[in-house]
Amino acid sequence: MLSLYYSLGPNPMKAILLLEELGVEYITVPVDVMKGEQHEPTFLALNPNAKLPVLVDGDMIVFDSNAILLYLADKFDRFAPKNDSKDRGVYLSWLMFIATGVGPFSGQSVHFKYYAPQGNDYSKKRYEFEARRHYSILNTHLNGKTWMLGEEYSVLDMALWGWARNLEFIIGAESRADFVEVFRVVDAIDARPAGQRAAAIKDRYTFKFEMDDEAKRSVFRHLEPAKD
Ligand SMILES: N[C@@H](CCC(=O)N[C@@H](CS)C(=O)NCC(=O)O)C(=O)O
Repeated sequence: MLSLYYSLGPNPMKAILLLEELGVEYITVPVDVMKGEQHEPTFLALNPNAKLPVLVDGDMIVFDSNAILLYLADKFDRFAPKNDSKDRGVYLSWLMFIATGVGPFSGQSVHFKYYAPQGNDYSKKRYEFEARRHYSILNTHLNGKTWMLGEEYSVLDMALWGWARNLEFIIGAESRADFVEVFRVVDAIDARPAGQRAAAIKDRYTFKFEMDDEAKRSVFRHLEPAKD
């Protein structure tokens, strides 16, 4: 049986969407990052990076959302071009673009926009600029295509969905007009039965949302000297 350790952040949501699209049975294990549960030794044994998601498949442990997408797509031989297909290079390139660009720049943009103390205009501008630049590249790529790979719905669209469904929060309300193609994909996935089941996972467990001192100590570890 597959087990997914999750929170409701963009990265776990990608994995939940793929599991729902695959229609396989899996157990969900909530890890409340606002309460610091990601730093528990039992969780660190699964992911020393103290972040969600983590997939456990028997004695196989896979952490990092894009590794999980690759692993599951390969295991079930679905939602990814085969190794010898010409689309494999396109698939790997865009998956890494989302993993190493879209995710980190979106995350930092959110941090400087909402959580960092005032007076970080340089950082705020840089990360928002880079986040926008990445979504613009995706928007241009999607123009004239149904999905990231053209006609084939794949793990790439799921990886994009995880972040882009939060674009109005990440960048602002204007993002819907600025990134029409990206939102077209988000809306199409939201309308799929698996997209709806994935979104409904928020009702399965009540996570803490308050950004109080405990939460800040748990997710912004630079604010006080690390104890580990
Ligand atoms: N590169 C990792 C990043 C994972 C990540 O940042 N996960 C967030 C949720 S979206 C998290 O667990 N944050 C808790 C923390 O930073 O303490 C991935 O793609 O899985």
